[in-house]
Amino acid sequence: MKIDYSVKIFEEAKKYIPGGVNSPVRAFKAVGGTPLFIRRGLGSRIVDIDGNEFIDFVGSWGPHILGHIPKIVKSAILEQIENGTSFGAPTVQEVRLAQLICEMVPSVEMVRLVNSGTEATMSAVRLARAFTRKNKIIKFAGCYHGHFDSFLVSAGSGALTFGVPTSPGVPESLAKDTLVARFNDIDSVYTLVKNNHDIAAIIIEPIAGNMGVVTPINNFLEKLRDICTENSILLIFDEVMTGFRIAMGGAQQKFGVLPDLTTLGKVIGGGLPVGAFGGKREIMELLAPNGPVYQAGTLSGNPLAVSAGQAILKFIHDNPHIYIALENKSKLLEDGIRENLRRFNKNFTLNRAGSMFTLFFTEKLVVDLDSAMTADTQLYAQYFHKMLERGIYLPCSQFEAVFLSYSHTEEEIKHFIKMQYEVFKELFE
Ligand code: KE4
Repeated sequence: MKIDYSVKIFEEAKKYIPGGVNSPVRAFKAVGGTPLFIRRGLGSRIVDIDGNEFIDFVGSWGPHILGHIPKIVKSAILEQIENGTSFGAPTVQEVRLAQLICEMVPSVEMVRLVNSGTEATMSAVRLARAFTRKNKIIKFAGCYHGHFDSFLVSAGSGALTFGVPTSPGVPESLAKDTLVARFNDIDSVYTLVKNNHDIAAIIIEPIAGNMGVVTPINNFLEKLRDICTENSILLIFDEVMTGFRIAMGGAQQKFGVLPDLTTLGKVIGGGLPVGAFGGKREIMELLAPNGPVYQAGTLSGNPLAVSAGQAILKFIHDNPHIYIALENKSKLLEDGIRENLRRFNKNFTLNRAGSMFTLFFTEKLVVDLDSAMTADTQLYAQYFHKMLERGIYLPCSQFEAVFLSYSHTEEEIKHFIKMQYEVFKELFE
């Protein structure tokens, strides 16, 4: 595969941008080699600047649930751009997006729009601290909630990939207020709650995607809900990845567990920068300008990004059948992968939640960060590149999720399975 232009541009990029990328996970450091610079995406496909075409199983890390630039998003953006991009003043479009989110996400009565998942989660924690008048938060090892200081303690995603789950630059004075529990281990939560009376919130990815996909087991979320209710702790579901992805109402709808606050991103921007945090009215009304908790953003709710998000959510709202189609596509892919593993007598762990999944190169069950870390990341890197050479674009880290979209066809899924069989033959025979 010729990637001369990506190689050339990457060298230039590294002169102007740290690591040559604007988000670390893109740098291919976990799998080696040169990150491909992408020229365009359409539907389930992306094309790099050397002209190589791939079936895309990353989808910009989750936003593209309908595929790249669906017609409804393109026309919404083109229509809005005729009227301008951002005014620093309220617009009807942002009211309509907020209304859709409140209608579609079970626990959300009010919502504030921001520009990224990180802004959403950091704002939700500030609000929780103000509402409860307490300072500590509990997060889970391996979960990633964006790069807000308080979260860069035992974080997942790129922080995990690069082995800096606790980042330098986070003052101890702040890090001490972040307590870390183990995903799926309710006793680790009980212990922290018993020994700390200053806990404002527990924040969790209800289905983890940032240590690879890890689903809650043994009524873990229900038990978290009870602990929070009994101890006046706010439960924050970080649904930046799972929101509108694994169900129309996200993980909270799938599991029937209502958090006090929910954070959103990715899908709700339709590929443009939109984040959101929302929840109970009595909590949200604490936010400026009504309440004393300050939070702001120049481009928050800007009509261009919001138009894209509104188009996606309106389509999903009017076409709930897409989740059935997504489940069928995802099941077809899962069955094909399991058949490939069986044919090579490999009992690797495949965790799937709806249209997001991770194939862990370990035979251990993966239920938390420690078990995820038993995966063979070198083997994953070989697998990644061999699939890439065959036109399959996978996450460039073992500790990320594959995302299927509504635009992936049955033929493309069968092609993935065929290519994976060839790669397993090379790796394991
Ligand atoms: P952003 O600030 O990157 O928009 O969102 C942060 C965030 C918050 N919460 C969850 C559950 C998330 O998955 C994310 C971001 N996800 C990663 C992918 N695993 C973003 C990819 C990247 O960092 O480039």
